[in-house]
Amino acid sequence: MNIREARVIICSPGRNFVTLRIETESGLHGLGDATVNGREMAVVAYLQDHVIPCLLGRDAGRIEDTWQYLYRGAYWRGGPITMAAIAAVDVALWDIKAKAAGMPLYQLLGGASRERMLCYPHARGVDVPALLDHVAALRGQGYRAIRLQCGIPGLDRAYGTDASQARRGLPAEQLWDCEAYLRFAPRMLRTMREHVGEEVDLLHDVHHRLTPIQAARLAREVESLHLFWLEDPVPAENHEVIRMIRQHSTTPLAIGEVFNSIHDCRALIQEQLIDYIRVTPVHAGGLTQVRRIADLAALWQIRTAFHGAGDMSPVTYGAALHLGRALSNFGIQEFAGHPPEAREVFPRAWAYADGHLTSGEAPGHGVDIDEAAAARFPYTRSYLPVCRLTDGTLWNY
Ligand code: GCO
Ligand code: MG
Repeated sequence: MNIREARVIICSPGRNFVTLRIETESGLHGLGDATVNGREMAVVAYLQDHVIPCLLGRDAGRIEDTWQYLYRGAYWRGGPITMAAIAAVDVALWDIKAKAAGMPLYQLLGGASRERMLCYPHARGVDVPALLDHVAALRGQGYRAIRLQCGIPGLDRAYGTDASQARRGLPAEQLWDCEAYLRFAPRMLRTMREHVGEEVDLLHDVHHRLTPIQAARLAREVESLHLFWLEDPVPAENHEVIRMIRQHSTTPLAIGEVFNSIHDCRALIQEQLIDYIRVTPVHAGGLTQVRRIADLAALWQIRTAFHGAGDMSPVTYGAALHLGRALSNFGIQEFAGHPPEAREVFPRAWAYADGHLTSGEAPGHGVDIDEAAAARFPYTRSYLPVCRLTDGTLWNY
């Protein structure tokens, strides 16, 4: 089952996606997602110039060996671009292996631990009444876990209140004020809890915006609201910081969407500093590494919460849902959804129903690409916004 062809397909059905398509001599093909939002073409070049020449003629069945070959063989290990490129190869090879076996991928990953995966969408509002309306609409669609992001009085366009963060042209600039946020967020979350009651799981993403002591204060102030989690309260490169937040609060913490290595996760898991690990197959080196991270996390009863913002392509959702179906410590799957054009470009077996996602039973991960449709949506350079404090200091987006 040698690899005959590998090519990168770049398209923008509503937003940019980079997809690797690998085909074997026997005519089977598999897909992997390589999208790094705002830096897409760096992964394209990495794949086309450096990875694809090494893939041609290789045995598509040797997934572990290929992973090690690309990881160790590069010498310069890790980082989001390298790991997204490795992820695309890895997920495409798992797709091919499962198709060759005639099985849905979750069967190869150990078989089903559950039939459907709890998921959460994003509720957004420019203010509390608008957010309440959105929450009511999402509850009407059956969701039982909901992420809440709300406009902050005095600040224009807070994180999470726009459906699409990416912008054509140069990066947009957003203002941020930690104190304004800290005055508002606990009140906003309390209002939402009072409206929805205790049965709905409520999540909130701080998006790396606070200092450690501010994060500890917020986590403590919202403790009695029993959030499902507080996400990324601070940038998590420095694990000491999370230790400090943890000492002050029992509010569950979810961290890891920007991590790309098991070593980024290790101390947070082994010291029980988090409750949910947010790595995804696309940004953390594919199923081969994310499965290892999830298995490590299981030893500390930490559960998975694979990143599922709109910039994770339907291919990554396919991979994540098959893995989530098999893992004993699956926790929840983020489900931001995709624009209709993306659904046209990526036919998929996975589906939403009643607050949950299902993987489908198609062989492989169940997501394909319609290349004719993809060609109608050409890549356009776009960026995530950057964030500045009110005095102009550049902050964490
Ligand atoms: C989330 C994330 C996203 C990221 C985005 C960056 O929790 O869904 O924080 O909204 O900002 O994926 O590309
Ligand atoms: Mg997040």
